[in-house]
Amino acid sequence: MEALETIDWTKLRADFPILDQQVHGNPLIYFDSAASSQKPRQVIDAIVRYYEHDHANVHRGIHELSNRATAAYEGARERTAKFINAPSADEIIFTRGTSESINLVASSWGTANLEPGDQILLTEMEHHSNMVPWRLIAEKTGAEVRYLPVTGDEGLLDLDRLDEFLTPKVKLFSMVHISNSLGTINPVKELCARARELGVVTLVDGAQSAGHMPVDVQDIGCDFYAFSGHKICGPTGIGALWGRMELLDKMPPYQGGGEMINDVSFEQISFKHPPHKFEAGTPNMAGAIGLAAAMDYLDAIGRDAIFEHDQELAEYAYQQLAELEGIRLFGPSTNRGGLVAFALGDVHAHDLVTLADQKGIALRGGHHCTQPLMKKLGVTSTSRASFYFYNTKAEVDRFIEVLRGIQKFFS
Ligand code: 7TS
Repeated sequence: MEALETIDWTKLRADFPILDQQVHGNPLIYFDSAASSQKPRQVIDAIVRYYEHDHANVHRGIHELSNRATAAYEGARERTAKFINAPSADEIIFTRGTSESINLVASSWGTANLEPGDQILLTEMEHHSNMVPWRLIAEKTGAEVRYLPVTGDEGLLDLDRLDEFLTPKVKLFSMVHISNSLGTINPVKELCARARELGVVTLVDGAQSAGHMPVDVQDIGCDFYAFSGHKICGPTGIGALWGRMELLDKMPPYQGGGEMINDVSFEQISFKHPPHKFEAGTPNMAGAIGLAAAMDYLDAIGRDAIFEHDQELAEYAYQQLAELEGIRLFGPSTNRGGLVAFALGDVHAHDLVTLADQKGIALRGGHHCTQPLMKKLGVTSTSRASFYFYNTKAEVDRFIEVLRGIQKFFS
């Protein structure tokens, strides 16, 4: 709590040029950071600086600019390893984001390790990005996908049934760290420990956790951790996959091209070691450099403080929402990530979001890429407000006031 009081959140907010604008004649209230966060000046400047001074292709040139670009790109890899406490930067693979990171594991590890009779365990609250890649590889390999159930509106994993699902038939257990449609923070450390006892490989989808709380992959005890740069104040088109070297070493390449080979003849190919084996073609240097700047920015604030700030805001919003007549709230009432999801009486989420937008409030309405979960909860869509450290209690108050107006409009 001490950290929360000593940090000047208003000053931090001023680092985000985009937030200082009117939308439909009202001050912008950006409550859609779970979809994509905004970017501070420091990250934008790092990308501009790179393009204005240091850009050239990496790993190939012997000239000054290529050396600078390579140093910056590989420096970003070191920075990323530090950000999640990975034992080695060689275990960090740059990807386009969480989706590509998971596709890489499903395609590469999955092809090499799954066969008919094997099971892939997911949870019912997975984002399509942590569901569809597994379904595709299951179809190819003959493996079966199973889902650890969610309890209901409070959105917790039904851990009483874990033994029923986590059996020796399971080869891989992939789980979301913080749910994007419920706000649930899953006990990933315990789940990975239980999986490890059975020799089950684990993947944690960190799309909603990486920039929102301190993350230590060694402490979590997973085998793979995936996240996106654009959700943590970094640029779009960049993200990372961390994997244990003993697994990465044995995995076949994901894509083929330049940068990832050692030697190619007309008959044979030998591949580089990880991470380069998994990075075919010219990588996203500007993205990686922007990502490293975002990590520096977040860690200068402290992810423990960010977590507390967002959690406090989410709990405040949750309590205010609970007072609205006819509201149905999804996800746990306490110990939640920085978002709230709800259905307001008969008002369709798209209508609610459209009307809120007229007041300058950016929300998200829909299935949030968790259609199976929505079906289980018996809804087609929900409305969601998601927060980051640049949001304020005053914005939440305004949001509640606008919701009351929308409710009145429809009654
Ligand atoms: N996993 C989770 C838990 C997510 O929330 C998302 C994106 C992804 C994976 C995919 O990330 P990407 O960067 O590869 O697209 N979530 C959302 C959302 O909640 N609204 O828009 C995107």
